Amino acid sequence: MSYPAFQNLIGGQWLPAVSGRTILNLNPADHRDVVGEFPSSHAEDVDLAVAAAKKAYATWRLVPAPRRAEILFRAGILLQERKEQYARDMTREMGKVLTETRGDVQEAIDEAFYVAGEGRRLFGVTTPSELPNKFAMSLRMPVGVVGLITPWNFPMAIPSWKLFPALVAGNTCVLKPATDTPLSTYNLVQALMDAGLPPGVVNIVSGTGSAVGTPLVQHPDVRAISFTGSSAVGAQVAAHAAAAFKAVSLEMGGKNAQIVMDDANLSLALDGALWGAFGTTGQRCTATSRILLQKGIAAQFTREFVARAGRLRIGNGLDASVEVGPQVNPAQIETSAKYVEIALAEGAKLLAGGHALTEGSYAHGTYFAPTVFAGVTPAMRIAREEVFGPVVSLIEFETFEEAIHIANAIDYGLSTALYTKDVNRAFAAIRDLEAGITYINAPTIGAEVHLPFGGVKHTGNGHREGLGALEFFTTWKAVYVDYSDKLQRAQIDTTE
Ligand code: UN1
Repeated sequence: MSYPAFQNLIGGQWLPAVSGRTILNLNPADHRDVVGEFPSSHAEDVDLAVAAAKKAYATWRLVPAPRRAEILFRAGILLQERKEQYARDMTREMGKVLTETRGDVQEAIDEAFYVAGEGRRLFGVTTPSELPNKFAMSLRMPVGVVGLITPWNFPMAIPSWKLFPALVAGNTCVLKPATDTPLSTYNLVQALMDAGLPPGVVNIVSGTGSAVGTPLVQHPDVRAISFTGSSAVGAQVAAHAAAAFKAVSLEMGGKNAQIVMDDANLSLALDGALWGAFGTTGQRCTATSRILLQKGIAAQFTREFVARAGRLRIGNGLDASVEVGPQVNPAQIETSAKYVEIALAEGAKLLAGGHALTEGSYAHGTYFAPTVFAGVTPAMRIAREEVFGPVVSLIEFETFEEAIHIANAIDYGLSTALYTKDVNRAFAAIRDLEAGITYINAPTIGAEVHLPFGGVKHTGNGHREGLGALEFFTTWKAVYVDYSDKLQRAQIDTTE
């Protein structure tokens, strides 16, 4: 069997891991299909990459921001031209269906054009000085070398959310792609290189979280870390970074609720719930994993939802008729199966799925049947813990206030959705739902790149991607220019 061998990107050179070891990237739809071989790197590879990024920073930070932005703009055009190929590569390594991987590439294209515009903004603030003949302003400065650690579920979009703002601001980057889906991240960086990105400005070190992520977070020359992944790993990243007072942006789990009121357009709410729960095989931080149903519509909604979940076509995402692809790897299947056990033990009622699919065309992949639990109460673990798979819980409620309470009664706070025709309730929900994102009459998934993306509570640590990313990837410099030609003392030389 032949497959391509990829290497680390360090200072513009493709280099194998110092250890010489590699990791195979397998197609989750059929593990006999090897997408490629990628380096299994360690701290010594991280050291080389950080040194290259540090060297490149000396010149990249001085490139005018509009020029840096032009490279992003050209990369966006190249991604448009390569969209179909990159989408196919992504389905092969990640599993989600082609319509969705096209969306993932599109999200990177959107991000490129959005952030390219920032090259001619990067606004600071000018403000009057309290002293005469003195000028005051503030500038956005790059942070330096930044470390980016990205997940497998959006293997091009999420790296683009981090790379593009970091680059336009003048930082240089060391990127650790997800172990399961490095190819899409390589494709993204290839587009940047073909667009004219100088060597060393972006470096890729492939490998596992413990072997590459940890030394990257701990490296003294890395000034900031942007991480997307689980809350458990995020806590470790934050702890490691705290010791060196590094800035850390953490984007982590969700347990997102869609609330359906009795007055909702029921077929719209059903469409949204199916897409939110089973799109990307439930493997989005924004996935709908709780559906809160008001008593009046609960029985009908449940019946129709279960019927439609059972009819979803599951299979290889490269097949245009397939609606739900495999889960990314066997460990994710185990997690889904584990939560089915937990839910059953807690007394939830299994209405659909609940098992891996292993027969016939599913035999060589990691497939899990779309799974629906009813009779779930807010206290159950299945109602509170993230599964990150095609497993959804139906929870019934009586009043709007109760729905808001249940929606908020979790440790996470990423995305929420309310289906209603009552504008007063819609605005009350916008105010009261504890989440970084609230949709009205739309599913919990589908954020656009130019709005703030992120969550509250255990979902994040206060930073935002999209609108807000520049806050993380720049540092403020306050500048005072005194043109009075004499010593003026702030706070002391007052006029009184
Ligand atoms: C994620 O699940 O980690 O809002 C990102 C969405 C996508 C991004 C999801 N645009 O669902």
